[in-house]
This record gives sequence, structure tokens and C-alpha cells, in this order.
Amino acid sequence: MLMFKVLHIIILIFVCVISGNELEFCEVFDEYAENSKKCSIRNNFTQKRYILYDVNPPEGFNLRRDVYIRLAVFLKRLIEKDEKYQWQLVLPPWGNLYHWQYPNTEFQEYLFWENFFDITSLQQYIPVIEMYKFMEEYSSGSKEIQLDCVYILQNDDEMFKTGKFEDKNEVTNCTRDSLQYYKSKRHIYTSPFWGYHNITTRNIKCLKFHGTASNLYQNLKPIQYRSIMFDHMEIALHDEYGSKEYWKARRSMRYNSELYNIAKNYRKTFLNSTDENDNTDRPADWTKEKSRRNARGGPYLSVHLRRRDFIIGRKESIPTIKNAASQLRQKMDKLGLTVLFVATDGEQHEFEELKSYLPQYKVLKFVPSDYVINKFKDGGIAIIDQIICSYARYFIGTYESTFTYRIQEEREIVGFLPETTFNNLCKTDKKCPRNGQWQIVW
Ligand code: GFB
Repeated sequence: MLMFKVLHIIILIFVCVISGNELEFCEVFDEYAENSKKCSIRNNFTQKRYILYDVNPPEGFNLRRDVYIRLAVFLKRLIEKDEKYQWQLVLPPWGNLYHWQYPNTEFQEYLFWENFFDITSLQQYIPVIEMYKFMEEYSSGSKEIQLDCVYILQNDDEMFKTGKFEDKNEVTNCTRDSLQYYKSKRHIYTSPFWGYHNITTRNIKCLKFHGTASNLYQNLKPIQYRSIMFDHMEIALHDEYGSKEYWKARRSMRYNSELYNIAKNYRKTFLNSTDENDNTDRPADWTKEKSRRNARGGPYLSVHLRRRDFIIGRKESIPTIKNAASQLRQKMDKLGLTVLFVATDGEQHEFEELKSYLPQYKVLKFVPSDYVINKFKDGGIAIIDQIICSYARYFIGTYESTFTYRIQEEREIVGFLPETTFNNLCKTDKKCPRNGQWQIVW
């Protein structure tokens, strides 16, 4: 009997190797011990484990970048404590973001991280791979990519009602809200999966979750699962917000070098700003960067003027264009600056209105070429705006905008004095909400 069992296992392993598609005979159903056993055998073969994630669909680009940092630190710590497995973070392609509506841009889906970020820099912090690489590695030639387990994180509504917050990680019934984007046919779930119809799972669990990301280590179960996805990952909080580790992860998020170059040319051509003159030179490798506070910045003031949904959703903190102009004029006069760079999602007529209130100043915004629009789309244009804002002598942002937060972080990394960075437009001169100052830790 024992001989027979051993033989059975050897055959199983042999089939696994020659079929090249381990998924064909390894479907993960926790409740079926027989299947779990097969998976254990398969999973012992390879030490590679893949973590995938997604974020609540309406969330924008810059909150998503923050969710990446939570995962990056999560993975860094996981690797430190668990050397047995080769953990990899699969970078979720960008697409279909609510705010990405640039006219004339083609289809904004399936955009890989390399469009916006420098993958080598990210990899100097944690092992990340693009989705297409994951598909190649994981599928071994098969068209279907079946994820071993998908956890959908759900808030605990009760906690929000009572205000008593405590860590929670409980498998619970899936609410309609949680499953609204998934399609199920004979226990196989498809969609949304970043728009890929060939990605499926048989195993979805909903988690009532409250706490920091590291509370999810217990859900990884690497003996059972080779690939695991967390949906609604924005629900998990930072483990180390603002710490040295947080800033390391953040520093590794260098942009695609072409975006830096476009911003650099713009600064030089229109803003009389170069790294040599502005004392903003940085090493090409982020790990070589050092703490400093002597960046001068180009001879311009930059503003992030957030409009659109903020005019309605954040009425109490968003000024009128006229009032914003008055605040900007006062600051430029005080600093002796005559050039204003405006990053905005506002309409052209709002920009024209702003200019009309500032006739004695040079007021500019970045106008992308067709090449930039087609290649980098909304995400890349937004990054170029952010980079240009990051190199100004003085920056004023929009209260509670994550777009502004990312600029402030970048300025902290470049080495500006905090008082030139942590400023925001006020509703009026009298009513001025203040953002916190999250200064860099080296
Ligand atoms: O990045 P984001 O999450 O920042 O969303 P918030 C704003 C998006 O609007 C950006 C565009 O990703 C850009 O596509 N955008 C905003 C800009 N400002 C600029 C700009 O100056 N230049 C360019 N080129 N594009 C959050 C939303 O917005 O606000 C949430 O993500 C929610 O969904 C919340 O609506 C209230 O933090 O400003």
C-alpha cells in the first residue's frame, strides 16, 4: 500500500514536470483535502509565490501609488522573515481610471508600470514583475491564468458605526457590493482582473478586515497557494507610515526616465531652470541618495490647482479662481518671483481666467505634444506636471489631494526646506485648512 502511494506521488510529480502546466491538475479547494494534497506537492516544486492586488475602482492614480507603498513595505518585511519562498509582487496594470479623460487619447487600459515608473528602481527595493511577465511565468503556455486564491477585503461597517476600532481578519459572507464586479459561472470567477478575460479563480473569500497590511501575512498560506490576490487593498493600512522604510519604498518609485527628460527640457526652455543652477542634482541610483536640505529650485512658483470633482466634493477648502490668483500673487510678490507654473486638471477657461487676474506675471502650464499624449497618456502627463512642480523654488498645493502629497514627497526627497513645500491654497484668506507635514526620514 505504501509502495503504491509513493509510486502515485512520483507519477504525479512526473506528470507535473512534463505537462509544463501545473494548473491542469491542481485546483485549490480548501475543503477538498485530496486537491490540497496535490497542490502541496506542486507548490513544493517551485518556491516562487506571487502576490497580486487591486484597488477600489473609483480611486485615482495617486492613492493607488500610496497603496503600492503599503504593499512594498509589506513584501520587504515578508521577505526578511520568510526566506523559504521567492515572493514577488505583480504590478497591476493601470487602466480605466475615472479621472483619465484626456481628449484624443486612445484606449487607456492595460498600461504597464514601465510607462510611468522605472522598474529597475522598484526592483532595487522589492521583487516586482509586470503582469505580462507574471502571465508568461505562471501560465507555462496555457491561455488561462487561474489564481489560487482571491481575498476581497471588506470594511467592518459595525466598527464605523460604533467608532470602536480593533484589528479584524475574518472570513465572512461576501456582500453584493464586494462581488459586484466579479462574474461567476460554474464556480469559476472571471472579471474584473484588470480587464483580462483569461484570468480566473475558483476560490474567492471575503475578509472583514481592519488593520495594517502585515495582518494579512496569515492569509498567504504559501504551502497551499502559489498565487494570491488581495482586492480592495486600500482597506489595509500602512504598517510604517512615515518611517525610514516607508521613505525607502517611496524613493524607489522613480519615474520613467523619459518623463524626467521631458520635464527637464520644459524647465530649461520655459522656466530657466536647470539642476546645476537650482542645486537639484540627484544621483541616478536612488539608493545612493543622501539627506540634504539645500535644494534651491528653479526661479518659479508652482501650484497644483485641483478642480473638477474637488470643486463639488471639497467645497469648503477649494478657492475660486479669483481668490487663488490673489493668494498666488501675494506669495510671488513676497518671494520676488514673476513666473508661475500651473499644474491643473481644470478646464482651459479656468486657466485663462487665472491668467487674466495675473497680467503682470508669466503664467505657464505644460502643453503635451501629440507624441507625449499618445505615448504617456493622462498618467504620464500628470507625472510631468508633478515633476515640474517638484523642482520649483516654492510650491503651493491643494488641501487633501493625493496628487499634491506625491509632489510634496518628491520635494522632500530632492532636498528642499519644508517651508517651501508644505503649503496649500486656502478657501479664502481667512479660512485656511492645513495639511500635516510628513517630512522625510533617512
Ligand atoms: O491622482 P488623484 O488620485 O489625486 O486623482 P486626488 C486626480 C487625477 O486627476 C490625477 C488628474 O491622477 C490626474 O489624472 N489631475 C489632477 C491632474 N490634478 C492634475 C494636474 O495638476 N495635472 C494633471 N495633468 N492631471 C482623489 C481621487 O484625487 O480625490 C479620488 O483620486 C477621490 O478618487 C478623491 O475623488 C476625492 O487625491 O487629487
